[in-house]
Amino acid sequence: SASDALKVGILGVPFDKGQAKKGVGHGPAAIRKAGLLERLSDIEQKLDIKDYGDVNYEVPQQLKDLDIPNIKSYADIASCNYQVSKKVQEIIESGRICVTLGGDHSLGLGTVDGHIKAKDENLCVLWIDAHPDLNTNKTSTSGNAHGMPSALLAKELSDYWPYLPGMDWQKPVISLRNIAYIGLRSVDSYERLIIDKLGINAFGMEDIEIHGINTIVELALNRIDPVGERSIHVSFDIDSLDSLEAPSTGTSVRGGMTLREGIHLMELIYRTGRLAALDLVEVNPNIGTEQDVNRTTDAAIHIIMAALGHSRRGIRPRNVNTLPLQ
Ligand code: HAR
Ligand code: MN
Ligand code: MN
Ligand code: MN
Repeated sequence: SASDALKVGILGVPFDKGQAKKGVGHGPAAIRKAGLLERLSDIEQKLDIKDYGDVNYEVPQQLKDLDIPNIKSYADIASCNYQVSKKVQEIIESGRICVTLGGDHSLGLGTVDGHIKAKDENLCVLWIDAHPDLNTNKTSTSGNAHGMPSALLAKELSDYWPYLPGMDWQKPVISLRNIAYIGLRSVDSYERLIIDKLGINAFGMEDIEIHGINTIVELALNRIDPVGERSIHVSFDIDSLDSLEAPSTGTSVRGGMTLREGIHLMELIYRTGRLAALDLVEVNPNIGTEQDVNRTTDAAIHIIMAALGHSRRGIRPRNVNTLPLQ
């Protein structure tokens, strides 16, 4: 019946200014064109889906011409994320799981912020990525904001940023204790320093190799949500997957997760019954051949289907809250 249906909101963020490559702004259109909504309507878990379309934004007059050292397109980053945050907050407050299609990963600032505001900080974040995105404008060697969102969100790093005009909405911030990284294999030297100094929950490919993805997800959830009561935010960078699984992305790194590992991870998250927001970012349909693009958008759709209750066994799930994790 309709009351069993899981409520979902889909939000596109065609934003590409957090990095230098053209095309990632077409990610939402490419994922939709690959049949996201049709394939979601087919899964065992019944869904009540509302498509919120794409976010648009304008840079307010007082932010135009504003430059912050070593953050490229700062005014666009601040302005777009403000709209993203407001939309995500609205979608979560309406009782829907917010699925945000990117766009580059700088939008993670807005999605996590919107989630924080909707849930009064009672949330935890799984950042699934080859990169921890923990640079500040002082440590980044690229000036690309998609390498900075977790550092912008982190309470523990707030003293390391200059005053950021146009970002006053971005408050409160989250403690790094409530964030876990999975899939890391490209970590800059200052990011490494922060991870070690602050004892951040960072699981790299080597940890997945040694313990297996099932154990790593359980470990991560135990660290960031020991009681199992928090609202869960998954920020899934498609480059967490291996280059062979997801070739059409801007900063691909070999030796990554298989799609099977990504799907299993999302199945475990679905079974907690506490997923409130999923970002699927960095799909760039301008990179690679048509086959590469199809493979990448297909991987993205598989990840989203698993997050929303698709069962590979074809079993209609029971009440998700009563399902054991193993
Ligand atoms: N760490 C590098 C930088 O700061 C690369 C950023 C990575 N790109 C992403 N984010 N796709 O995960 O520029
Ligand atoms: Mn274009
Ligand atoms: Mn990222
Ligand atoms: Mn990445």
